[in-house]
Amino acid sequence: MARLVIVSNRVPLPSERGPRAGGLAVALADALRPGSLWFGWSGRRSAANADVRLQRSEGISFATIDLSEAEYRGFYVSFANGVLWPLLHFRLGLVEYRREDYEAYRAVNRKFADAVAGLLRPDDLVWVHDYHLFPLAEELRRLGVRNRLGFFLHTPFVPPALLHALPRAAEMLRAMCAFDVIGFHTHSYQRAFLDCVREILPVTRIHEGGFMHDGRHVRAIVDPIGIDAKGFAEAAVQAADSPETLRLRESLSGRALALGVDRLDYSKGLVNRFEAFGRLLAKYPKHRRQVSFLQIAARSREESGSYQRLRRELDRLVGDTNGRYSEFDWVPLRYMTTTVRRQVLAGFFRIARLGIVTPLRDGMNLVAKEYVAAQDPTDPGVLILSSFAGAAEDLTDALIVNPFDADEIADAMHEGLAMPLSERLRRHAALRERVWDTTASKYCATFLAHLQSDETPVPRLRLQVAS
Ligand code: ADQ
Repeated sequence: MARLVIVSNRVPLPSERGPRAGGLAVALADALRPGSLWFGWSGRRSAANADVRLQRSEGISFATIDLSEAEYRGFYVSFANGVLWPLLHFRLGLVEYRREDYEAYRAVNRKFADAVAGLLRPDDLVWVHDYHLFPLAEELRRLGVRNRLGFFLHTPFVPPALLHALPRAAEMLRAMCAFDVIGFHTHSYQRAFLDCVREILPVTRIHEGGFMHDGRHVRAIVDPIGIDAKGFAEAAVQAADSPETLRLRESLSGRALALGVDRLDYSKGLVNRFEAFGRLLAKYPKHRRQVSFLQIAARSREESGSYQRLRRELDRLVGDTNGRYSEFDWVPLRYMTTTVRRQVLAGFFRIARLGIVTPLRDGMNLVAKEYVAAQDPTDPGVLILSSFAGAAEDLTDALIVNPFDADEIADAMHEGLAMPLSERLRRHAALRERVWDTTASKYCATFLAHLQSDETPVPRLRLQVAS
């Protein structure tokens, strides 16, 4: 069997597993067999050399390189997170493009390629993750690598009108075409990508699942990421009696819990969510003293100005809401910016009457799936879900809201708090089926099946002539 090589910006080193140990490592657990290799940045900044360091754990090898301070700033902070992240989340106003950052991004991709090429065996399958590494396949091909190369994008993809705003968009898109398989969470991202290819690149033949570019077939697939639903549900049952969950339950004094769990990121819609909670208390005074909202928002990307501004705005809103509605024995909005361990989170999800997931844009959003998996199936809570999260393509039995409309979110909170058990049961049963059907292991199996099969599908052709 071919060896699997994963490449991502950061590697979850076994020596560094912290409270958020999870993320990609959990999602890929099924694909990572003994013998696999995971390559990426060590997380360290050093006076750059390109030495590859190796660690082994449970039969899996972890290979890392350091970045210099300048590479970290140009590639990671400025271009990946200051240009691509806002662009891919439809936030053109936050894009801060500088040509030298793009050059740094390309240079770090070349550096990754040099290191990866030195580790590859001829029949390795290579699976690259996320927007930090769009041009990696092109760099690998340039070095003569002929392996099957796959890419999965964890964010949304934007339609042509937005991609055009990216200087040298055609160059970037062309570089992506050096992959054999490109995966997206949803049909709408896949469609947007194919629309960009059609409009921006001289592609001659394009069909539903891919296209021919430069004499090669590139497959664009839809492969929604999921969670280990059974494992998370079991963790939630266990965590329901953990000391942390008991403390939380006690602090509620019988009130309903509304819960939000996110990285502290402008794409997650936290400002509108806090605004909505204030509106709930204003419009429906009967909920005052009856519900407490806990927002856990783990700090991230703190070196960036947009994230610092967001934090200040949230601090202000929390103070405003609590100042207005608190009573001497009830604080409506609890807000913490630290990380919480997965096992503890699972218990919090289980006792939350409302799970509030209202990003302005989100590739998928795994919190929505974790919330569903954690519920007690005999007395489930209600998921409020943004129509702009990838998860909404599938979880249609949630209360779907437009996250830009704070009143709509407030009304959904009200509806969720008032929802009779029979409706909660019906909605939860449908959601549960979807979450159990699109698991992390299915995600891995689907992607690897596409990556392994090199047959060119017979295109049901709509002929496009190059312009
Ligand atoms: P993220 O933007 O990080 O991921 P998300 O999918 O919601 O978003 O979360 C990933 C994991 O982090 C979840 O397991 C969640 O429980 C955990 N997490 C989030 N906030 C936390 C907190 N405050 N404390 C502890 N744990 C926390 C990106 C994309 C998403 C996509 C994923 C996977 O932006 O759209 O779903 O990748 O593809």
